[in-house]
Amino acid sequence: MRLSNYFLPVSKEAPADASIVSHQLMLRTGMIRQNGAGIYSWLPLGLRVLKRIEQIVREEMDRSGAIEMLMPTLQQADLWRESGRYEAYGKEMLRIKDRHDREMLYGPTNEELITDVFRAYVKSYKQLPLNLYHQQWKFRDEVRPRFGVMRGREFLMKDAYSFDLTEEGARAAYRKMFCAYLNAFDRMGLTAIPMRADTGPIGGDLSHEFIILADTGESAVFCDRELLALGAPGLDLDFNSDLVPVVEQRTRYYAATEEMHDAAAFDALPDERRVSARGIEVGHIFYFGTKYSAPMNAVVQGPDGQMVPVQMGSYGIGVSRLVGGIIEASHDENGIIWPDAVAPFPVGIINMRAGDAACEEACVSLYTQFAKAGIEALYDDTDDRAGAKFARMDLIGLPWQIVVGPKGLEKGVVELKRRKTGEKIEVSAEEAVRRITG
Ligand code: 5CA
Repeated sequence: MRLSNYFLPVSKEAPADASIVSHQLMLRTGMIRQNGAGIYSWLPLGLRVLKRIEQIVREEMDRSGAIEMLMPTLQQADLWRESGRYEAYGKEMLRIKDRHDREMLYGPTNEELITDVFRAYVKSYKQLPLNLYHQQWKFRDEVRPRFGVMRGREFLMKDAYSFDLTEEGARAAYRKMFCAYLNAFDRMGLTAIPMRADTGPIGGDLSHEFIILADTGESAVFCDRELLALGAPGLDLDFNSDLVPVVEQRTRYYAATEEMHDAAAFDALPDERRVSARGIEVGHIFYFGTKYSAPMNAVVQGPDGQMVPVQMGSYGIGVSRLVGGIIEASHDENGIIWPDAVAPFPVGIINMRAGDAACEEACVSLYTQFAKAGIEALYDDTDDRAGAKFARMDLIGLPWQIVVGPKGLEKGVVELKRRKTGEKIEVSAEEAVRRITG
């Protein structure tokens, strides 16, 4: 992409009402534009990151055996009356009437809708286990939308729903999601800590939140330092194997959000192991058994011929929240530092003398070599001042920068910079391509 052809409305100053760094940086880099409280347009740079996160989530859901589909944003109120949540959900739910005066709502979550899909088609335990997911916009009329995309009213969520005949089966499905979540967050360059959690309006008796640590996190969190060092199960995990030990290894340490905090248990840990910090919830998983299937009559025939309500769990990831969460976890005073896996472009090419034939030729050659390797570079071909180009490239945080100038070209070199470390080296153009693609 040539910057002169792109739409990248960066600005020097962040609006005064953006109080946290991810919100400021997303506005300054032209990733999002606010439309109303908690409602944003995703501009081209922001959309690229959102899509990359979505793709990682998709790959890890698929690897775990979940199956992608897509449900609508607008739902019929009647389904929610069946589960009893239409009244219970309160003001967070945006209620709408269509031209026939039928009551509808913009989905804040999809347990009812998926249960309706399930009961229409699945009648026998032989069709189980099943885990269906989608990535779809949600609307929650939050009392206090704030921190940009971190607490929006309209936001993108991945939500998965598991169906099993038995409680044991449902707990196994829960463990698969638990592991898939750790792998997905790890791929995004994040350390996510699973913490026992309250189930709130979703319901059920088993629930974990996945929290990333950041000073600006909305909730206080407490955990054992040893848990932080454990890491994700890894992409070679066999999801058909017994995952009990993998989950147990990560749930036996102290880890709790404010609501679930047990000060006495935490204080019993040795000083050096006590981590008291703030965190951002990027995922939340629930096992709730028959909470929806029983009232909605989603029943399946078991091997003994008996019809029983199906055992369910639901599993959410805040896809749009993650964009802000990753910036909170990875930035410096000059701007964003994208982890390679989610960067909007892997590399930026800066032409120090736009209009100079040799510089233009060298940049285009680099650009083409990247394209051949399946990498789309962002080529700054504008005639802005050098300082402005450097500052902008640092601000948008692409993992690699290549600076092409006439002096270097005379020596046969370009400057390669790693955004994360600030390290700069002079290498041949071929070597720069090799390091980035290799
Ligand atoms: N039905 C369940 C799981 S599918 C559910 O809705 N869970 S949830 O309420 O915990 O939401 C799942 C994830 O969505 C949260 O962990 C959070 O990362 C994200 N999320 C929730 N509310 C918002 C919001 N207002 N803005 C941005 N992300 C949000």
